[in-house]
Amino acid sequence: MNCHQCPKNNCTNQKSPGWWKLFRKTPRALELSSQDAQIALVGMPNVGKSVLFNRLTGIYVTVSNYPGTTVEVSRGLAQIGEQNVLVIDTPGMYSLVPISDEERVARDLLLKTSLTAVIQVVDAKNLGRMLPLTFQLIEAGLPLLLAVNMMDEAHRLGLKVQQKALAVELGIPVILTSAALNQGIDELKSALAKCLPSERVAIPA
Ligand SMILES: Nc1nc2c(ncn2[C@@H]2O[C@H](COP(=O)(O)OP(=O)(O)OP(=O)(O)O)[C@@H](O)[C@H]2O)c(=O)[nH]1
Ligand SMILES: [Mg+2]
Repeated sequence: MNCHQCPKNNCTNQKSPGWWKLFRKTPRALELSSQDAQIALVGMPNVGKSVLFNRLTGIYVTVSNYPGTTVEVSRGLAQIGEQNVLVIDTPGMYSLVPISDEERVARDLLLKTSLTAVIQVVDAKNLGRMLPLTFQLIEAGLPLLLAVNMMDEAHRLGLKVQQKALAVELGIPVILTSAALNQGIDELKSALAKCLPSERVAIPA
């Protein structure tokens, strides 16, 4: 007797665990309703944007070339509070004034997309080198949150980040993360939830 659980129906293993069932479900399409918020992850190369992107989005991800370029951009859905949010993982950039194709794509994505929030990911070990881009993003009027990532490595080097003081000085939310260790992700989601339209508290005039 053949196993009826496999795709070609020719498996003779009667004890087949039915693994094919795992793949039968069509993955949910990456659908975004017009009311859904979009957010972007930006920052210098190698700071952990893509690791953070994976932590936020899970498996519903598409990768495509940015129109007219060979630069790949990943998009995925995240559940933030009660809402679906489209998350865009941008290529590494040093400045809003682009030199490379990657930087041009990142800049265009930031300035030509309607974004509810922008998360700048920085390396906690090199804050001083990363903050000039933070100032540019703030000056560009982007709704910025700062994810100070690689806190595990910073701790190992005996470095401390004064989260509250940094948030006050910059005037934006600052969240400490170690994306590779899945730390600080819930705090980041909570901070994001406060930026989403329905989570905003209406202040009476
Ligand atoms: N120790 C540590 N390593 C991390 C952390 N986050 C990311 N990394 C590592 O840093 C490296 C770069 O991570 P990526 O997510 O690819 O960085 P990126 O910002 O997307 O880089 P580009 O796409 O080149 O701009 C990888 O080896 C990650 O595993 C973290 O919180 N702690
Ligand atoms: Mg990346």
